[in-house]
Amino acid sequence: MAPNVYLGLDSSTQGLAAVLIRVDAGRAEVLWQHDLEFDRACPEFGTIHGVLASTDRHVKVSNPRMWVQALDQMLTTLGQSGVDLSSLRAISGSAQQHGSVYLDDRSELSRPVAPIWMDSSTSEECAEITQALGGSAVLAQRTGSRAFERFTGPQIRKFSKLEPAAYGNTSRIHLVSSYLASQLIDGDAPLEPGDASGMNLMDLKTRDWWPAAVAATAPGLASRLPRIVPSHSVIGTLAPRWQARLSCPPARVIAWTGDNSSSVIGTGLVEEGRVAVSLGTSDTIFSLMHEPRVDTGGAGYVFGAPTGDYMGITVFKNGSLARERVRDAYGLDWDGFSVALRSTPPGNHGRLMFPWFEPEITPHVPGAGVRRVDLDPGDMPGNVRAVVEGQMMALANYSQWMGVHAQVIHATGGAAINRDILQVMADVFDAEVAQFEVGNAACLGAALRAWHGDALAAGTPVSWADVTRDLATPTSVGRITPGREAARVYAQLRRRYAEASVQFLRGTHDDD
Ligand code: ADP
Ligand code: XUL
Repeated sequence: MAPNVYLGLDSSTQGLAAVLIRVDAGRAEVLWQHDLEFDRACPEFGTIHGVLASTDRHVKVSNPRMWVQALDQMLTTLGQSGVDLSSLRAISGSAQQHGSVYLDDRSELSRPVAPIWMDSSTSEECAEITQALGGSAVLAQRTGSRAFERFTGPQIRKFSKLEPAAYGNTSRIHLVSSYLASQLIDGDAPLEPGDASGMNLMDLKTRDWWPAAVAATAPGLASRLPRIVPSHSVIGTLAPRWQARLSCPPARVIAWTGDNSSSVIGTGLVEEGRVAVSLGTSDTIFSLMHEPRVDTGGAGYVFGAPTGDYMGITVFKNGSLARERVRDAYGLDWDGFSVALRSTPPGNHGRLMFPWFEPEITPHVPGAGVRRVDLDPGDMPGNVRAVVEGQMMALANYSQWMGVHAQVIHATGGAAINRDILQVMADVFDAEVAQFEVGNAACLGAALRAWHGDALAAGTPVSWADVTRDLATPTSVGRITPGREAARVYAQLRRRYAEASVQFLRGTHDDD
């Protein structure tokens, strides 16, 4: 059989990434990769880290036109790369979750901006939806998650209340993923359960809209929502204008999903018992579940997974950008950051940081503000270690509900190339940490899903184990192992961190 080529795209908070893979006799290899950053590639939109400036720090929006322009640039770059695309069989993609794009009946934007996952301005709408549906526990059981400010349902409700005329003029509401997939097919792309489960609108079991939630969210919403199809679905073929741009055949387009569910494939979590941590703009920890187990504590939630299973996930907003805030406060680069980390001992002599530079998702911290314990803001190395330790301890503490004690953590996301950060992860979790050859798991997952969906549609299905074997298996060389003494230190410190966190949230712990 001739080799096949598959393209994966990932539209994240800060940029657009692409990875092209070639599959020959069941073996996969990377042919081409490219990244572009929105701020630099599309400066006319004036974003900072992919987000538009706002006077209200709870409001975080971006410009859908910028995402489309970046897609256009990426496909131009690919078309001019000299790579032979004559055997491009399929394309899929992933995108930052929860963000919503509002279109009128001519598919023009009926709202110039799209609220994104960093937005935390819908507390009122979350309360209203929760009350209408019988409480948080009911919502979590039914949709996989209690109401969260950034989830699409509360965001739609806020828009319908504050801008009823523009909402009235809206005939389709897309997620970022389905909006960009629509561009590829020049049509109206459906959703799939992985991304649709981040809306507080989908019934996790039926994988279709939950009519009560749809009714409780906004008037006339049902007709504005796309269909939900299985993740592996072929949703159309690449539009002729893109075929001309890429000099390629009418490739299949497989449904796009959310970046976290795509990362399930890109980190090879195709069996239960494996755990991945993504250190991207958000820090996330997730694992595959055959049956949905909802976190009654509310820190974590359940999304659909592309395999047809479920994924448990806990999300932190103060991820890479918090690490950058600390790095920049002391004029460091990443090497200097690493030197500072290595110069301080595990446990940091008890100095703690709660890095809530922005309102935090986990735990729920509505008002931003960094909290420190026994830590002088002028202490550069102490703060560097404290931000990383604080993040890793929070990842470990707030993922206990998943009940998975993995021996190897699959690490991905931009910061996963930093082995000094991963050493803290290994010590805190008391587990080995493994990296991947392809650092962007969401993007790789998209290319692998394109392969899987294409093979299925062609009547020659491949198993997820085969799809993930070559590129989404963590490297065995250079694994980071936990230090015995360090792990002992963190086992205690994690309890202290949890207690101090509760005190800060109750307002019973004073800032230093
Ligand atoms: P996204 O979630 O938006 O896809 P990425 O996974 O691409 O983001 O991660 C981007 C982040 O990676 C940057 O904001 C940066 O802070 C971080 N990063 C890049 N290189 C390093 C490094 N050497 N050490 C730590 N963090 C890094
Ligand atoms: C997931 C979430 C983030 C975004 C980042 O619930 O809010 O991880 O998907 O792109």
